[in-house]
Amino acid sequence: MSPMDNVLDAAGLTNPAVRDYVKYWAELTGAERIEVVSAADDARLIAECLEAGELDPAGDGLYYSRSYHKDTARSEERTVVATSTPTDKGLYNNWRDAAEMTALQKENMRGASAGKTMYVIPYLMAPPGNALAPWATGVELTDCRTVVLHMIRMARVGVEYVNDLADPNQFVRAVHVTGDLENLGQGTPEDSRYFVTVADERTILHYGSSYGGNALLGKIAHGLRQAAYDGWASKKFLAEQYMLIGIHDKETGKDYHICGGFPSASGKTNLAMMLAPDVLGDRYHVSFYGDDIAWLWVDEASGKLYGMNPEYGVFGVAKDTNEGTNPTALHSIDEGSGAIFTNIAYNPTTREVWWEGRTPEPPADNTGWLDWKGNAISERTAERADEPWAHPNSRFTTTLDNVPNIASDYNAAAGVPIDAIIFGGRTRDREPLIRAIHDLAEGVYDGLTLGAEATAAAEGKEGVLRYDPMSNRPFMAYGEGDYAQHYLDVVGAAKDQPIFAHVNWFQRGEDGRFLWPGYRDNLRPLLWLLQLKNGEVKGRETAVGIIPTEDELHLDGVDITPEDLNTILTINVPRWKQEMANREEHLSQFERLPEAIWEAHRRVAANLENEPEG
Ligand code: GTP
Ligand code: SPV
Ligand code: MN
Repeated sequence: MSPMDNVLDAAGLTNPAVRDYVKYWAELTGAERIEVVSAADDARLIAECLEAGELDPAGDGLYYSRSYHKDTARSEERTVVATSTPTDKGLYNNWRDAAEMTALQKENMRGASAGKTMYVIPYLMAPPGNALAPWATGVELTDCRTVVLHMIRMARVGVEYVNDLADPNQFVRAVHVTGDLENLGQGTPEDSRYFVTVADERTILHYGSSYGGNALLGKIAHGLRQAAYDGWASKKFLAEQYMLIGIHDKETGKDYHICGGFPSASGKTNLAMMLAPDVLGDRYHVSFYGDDIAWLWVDEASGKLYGMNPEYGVFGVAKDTNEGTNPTALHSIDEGSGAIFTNIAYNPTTREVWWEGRTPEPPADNTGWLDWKGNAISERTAERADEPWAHPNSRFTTTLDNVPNIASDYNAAAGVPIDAIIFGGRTRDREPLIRAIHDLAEGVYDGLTLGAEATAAAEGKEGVLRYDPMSNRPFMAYGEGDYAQHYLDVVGAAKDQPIFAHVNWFQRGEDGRFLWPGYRDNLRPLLWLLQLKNGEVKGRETAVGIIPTEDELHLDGVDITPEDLNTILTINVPRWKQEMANREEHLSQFERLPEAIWEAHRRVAANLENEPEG
């Protein structure tokens, strides 16, 4: 018996295929020892991290961490999906050859964990017993202890999820090696990081980061990229960057479920944690199922479209989270929750934390406060005085059980039936508050043309969107045309089609202010959508979908001027016509785009030609 066998035996890890996998990578990465992790190890690992200075205390049962300053977000340019089939190449999946990338990553990882512990994290990206659980099982290997703590919060973790698999080999092999963060050339021509999903081998090889989706491999790499590929290869399901909520109508007793995709940092977490506006709170309750990923499939028994959140926690954007915008999020990180903050501002003396938008002004007395890089605020030079205290992508990590509006049945194997699918981006003009879409093909067409305005940071012509198909641009695993067909097939097979809609909380006035108050008030257009589906309201037909009339929206207590309201409920036909030309160019880049999508495009274009301008 090798020492490694002893560790695996002691942990009760019996799956022989998992044991072989662990041994292979422990040998290759040169890790000094291995440790098998279960959720029950959390308290001990927290204590070890505090002792080692990898975490700092941030109040009772709250923790603070800081990542390397060049390692603060997913790296899209270093992320690739590799397979052995060149036709899997799409516009956005950065396709590469599987054998070539595997060889390269093995060289990067060889010996790179020397002297470190390799943690073995068996996990499940699904509620236990779910129909898609066979595709949800994985084992992450990581040489970073704080990654383990994040995985315990974000996924269901323990040997029980891999020991008794019907096929002992059906688990995703997910290897994470941090690398020498100070010598990886991040963002330079010498960049040596690579984040690779070898999709047709169900193997994930991430090297060169310990942050977020680069390192928590259950979440983005498995939950989105690998699962999207598996869903297509098996023809069984979709894996989408969607939030998933329930809306309970206390008056009628009915429950509705809405899922939908907004690009990263565009409001999914906030929507999922939404409290009903005060005036509607007596009647409606919103419950949280998921805020970042949903897997969708047709339930065999009922024939209906179902969805579930494969995750077990929230990795939420900190910026602008406060009592007004999102009290639910703040309570999900209350003392005792075990939440971990990353890259916000921290005061080691008082153990307080702060981020931009937490309060209107930063703490008045900056004594003891350190910014996200660990530099004292009080010692900032005049020219650096305006830099944010927290990194714009700083986040909090907390488990679903801590979320105050968590759905009572979030852990149920069945998942929930889907009534509506919404898409939304950050668009400062053109896109109204909400427009309902007529059918599936137009819904898929709308998702494929989803985008957000090019910001100062992003390349691109002014007025041309940075397209983000279905909010999956960074998570595309195969070609967009094949993806569109697969989406049409999966959702098209369902009885009771969901209603599609496009929403926009981010329209701005000339002075840059948001026209719609957003956050809690976002429930109002969603209620309208459900009423439209039920035939209780009619809305107003436009060239690009059905828009609510002012009196159909419940607007009691909404802080908005009549002019602004009119703007967000009007279609700007000339702007839309401009956009149609951009869309045509965008869509023509996709190979094998289904004819149904082109037909939808031509239908919308013809409608716009027939619409009076203004
Ligand atoms: P990822 O986790 O990156 O996928 O992002 P997400 O889509 O879950 O984004 P999140 O809900 O965390 O929101 C990102 C930012 O948008 C935060 O700073 C929010 O405060 C802001 N935001 C969310 N909803 C609204 C809204 O309705 N109106 C306005 N103005 N801002 C919003
Ligand atoms: C996103 O970037 O869309 C996220 C955060 O949800 S990460 O897990 O880092 O991908
Ligand atoms: Mn996301």
